[in-house]
Amino acid sequence: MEAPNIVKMSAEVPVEKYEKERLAFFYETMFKIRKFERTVEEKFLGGEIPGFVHLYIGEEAVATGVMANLTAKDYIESTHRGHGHTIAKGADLNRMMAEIYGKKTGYCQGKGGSMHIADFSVGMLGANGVVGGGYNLAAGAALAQKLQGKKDISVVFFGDGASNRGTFHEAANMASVWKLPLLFVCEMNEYASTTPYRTATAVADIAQRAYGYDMPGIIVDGNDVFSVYEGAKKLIEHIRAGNGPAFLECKTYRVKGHFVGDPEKYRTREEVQKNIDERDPIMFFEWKVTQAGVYGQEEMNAVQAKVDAMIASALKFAQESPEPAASELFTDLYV
Ligand SMILES: Cc1ncc(C[n+]2csc(CCOP(=O)(O)OP(=O)(O)O)c2C)c(N)n1
Ligand SMILES: [Mg+2]
Repeated sequence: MEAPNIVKMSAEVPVEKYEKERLAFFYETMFKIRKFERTVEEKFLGGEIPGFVHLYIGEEAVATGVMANLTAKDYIESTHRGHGHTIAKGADLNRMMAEIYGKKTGYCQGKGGSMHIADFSVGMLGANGVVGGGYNLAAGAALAQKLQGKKDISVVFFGDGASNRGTFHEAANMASVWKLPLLFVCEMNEYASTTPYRTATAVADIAQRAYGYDMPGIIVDGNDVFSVYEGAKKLIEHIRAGNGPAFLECKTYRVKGHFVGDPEKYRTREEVQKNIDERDPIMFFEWKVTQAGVYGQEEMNAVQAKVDAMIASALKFAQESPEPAASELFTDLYV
């Protein structure tokens, strides 16, 4: 059954019509996330990084396309797979890398790690190790924005697995009743850790659930940054006009294990490789702009060189930073 206010959509604006700065933001942000995460993966496997990391590689177009519609005053709530959202929202790469390294110069003085990074100065309210823990925090932030009479909005990112939590339904209902300025962004990447999506989710398109809460929904190819950008744009216009929440479902794919070190026994290498070869969001962007002749190889090389230098310097900063002192173990902690 298809809900009438939920539509599938692809980018409608020809690539030639995009401003240069917009294309540069798309490429630089996606490349920054990819390079940052490749570095984290390599250093984690090399034993330099403690704790646990979940990678966003292959899903970069979602964070990038949504964030291109936001300002630093708009809020986001992220997930356990939060590096991409945090980078796209404009957080500091040095402090992020240092936090992942458990160093004193990190966002939580090295005591939070990958899943607790937040930067209120850019509207990034936090990653969240509790699956489905972000909805109500984002609804609260959106309520505050509404009560303060602001035009700013809140965005909550969540996975297909998280969409099955009761917290989604509670937040979606109240957000709709109170017409909160809240965008739900579902990252449908086919798996919730080891669970394939259709074995635990009743609907073919998660966006269908928006119908039950009287909000509009758009479904896009989450690996096409142009479609994500335009889908989010339409819904954000609706939200900023005071019409209440909306739902964006981005169909993507998690090409890396659930966490670094996951043996991935629940899927075949062929399936993963097919998605890497045929659906990579960065390769897709490069193909699209090259075809349209609007963003040249030289420009892409310059972005890559710039990003390489940024990541190298973030890595050096993290590696050379001190660890927090044992005497600070309980400072800033609620115990
Ligand atoms: C409340 C809660 N239940 C279970 C977990 C364990 N857990 C961590 S990630 C995850 C799967 C999440 O899947 P999805 O929402 O699809 O996000 P993805 O990992 O695919 O990005 C689970 C079950 C948790 N962190 N929190
Ligand atoms: Mg998932």
